[in-house]
Amino acid sequence: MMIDFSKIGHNLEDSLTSKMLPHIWCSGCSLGTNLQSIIRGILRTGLDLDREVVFVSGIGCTGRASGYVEADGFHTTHGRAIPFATGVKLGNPDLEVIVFSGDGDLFAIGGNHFIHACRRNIDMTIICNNNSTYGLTGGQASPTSFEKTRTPTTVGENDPPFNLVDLALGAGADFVARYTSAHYKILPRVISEAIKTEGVAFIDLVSGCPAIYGKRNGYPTGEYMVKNLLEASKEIVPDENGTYLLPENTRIHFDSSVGYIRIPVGIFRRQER
Ligand SMILES: Cc1ncc(C[n+]2csc(CCOP(=O)(O)OP(=O)(O)O)c2C)c(N)n1
Ligand code: SF4
Ligand SMILES: [Mg+2]
Repeated sequence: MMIDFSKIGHNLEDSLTSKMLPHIWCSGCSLGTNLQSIIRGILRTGLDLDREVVFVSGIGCTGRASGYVEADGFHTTHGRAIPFATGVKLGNPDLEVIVFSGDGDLFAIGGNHFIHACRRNIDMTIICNNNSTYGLTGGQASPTSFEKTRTPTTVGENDPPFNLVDLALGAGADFVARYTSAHYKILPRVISEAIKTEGVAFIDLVSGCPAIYGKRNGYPTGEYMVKNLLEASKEIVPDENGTYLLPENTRIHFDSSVGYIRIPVGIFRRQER
């Protein structure tokens, strides 16, 4: 039986650009859930998506998101989401700028822009869809791929991955959090808080690419991935002497035969400069 997609509704229909749908993402991918969490987070702030928000992404599976949201947006060149977002903010400081892009886009070719945005404390929310791979181009190793994982570009072991929470803390972001795509109930609240932060707010959104990275590295299906992300997540409880912020306490542990072992999650910093 043929399905008439034009007759199927969605509860966030008004926030999505229907002419771009159906989307390109694989069945079981984290991206659909993550985009829902982000839209719910924006709506929670009371902002008018159509008039007050600009959605910016680079190139990659994640990059497609800017075309799917019913807001003004830029699907920019690879690694350049943050410079475009900076231009938008400088041009019209009243706009709320949200960058949603991949780990490859934001932390390989675009890594330089991330640290300088944090240093300059530009008012924007940066959400990294961190699936530890270059999903769109076939699963090559990214700056957050784990040492002992299999990818088409890995000979022996990968170099150690960036701990994005540690990187954002060190670069000076005002708001730093990490959750996973399985935290879709908590995320709208966290995202709305990030948006309300005056400087750089960063969220490491740990996500899965079951179709390409997961099938080679211990989480072959979306269903297994969601269970794995939830079971591996450990909420970090702040302590007075700050040891919870040490890199060894915020590092993600992964094993390519079973997937995620330990994902420290929570809000690691809230400050205004
Ligand atoms: C200058 C430039 N170099 C390389 C590419 C090829 N390319 C497109 S997407 C991508 C990686 C995307 O990875 P990520 O940002 O993690 O997004 P994902 O697909 O995993 O969501 C690369 C290397 C490109 N488009 N432009
Ligand atoms: S290749 Fe991976 S990241 Fe891209 S849509 Fe498919 S599952 Fe998602
Ligand atoms: Mg990626």
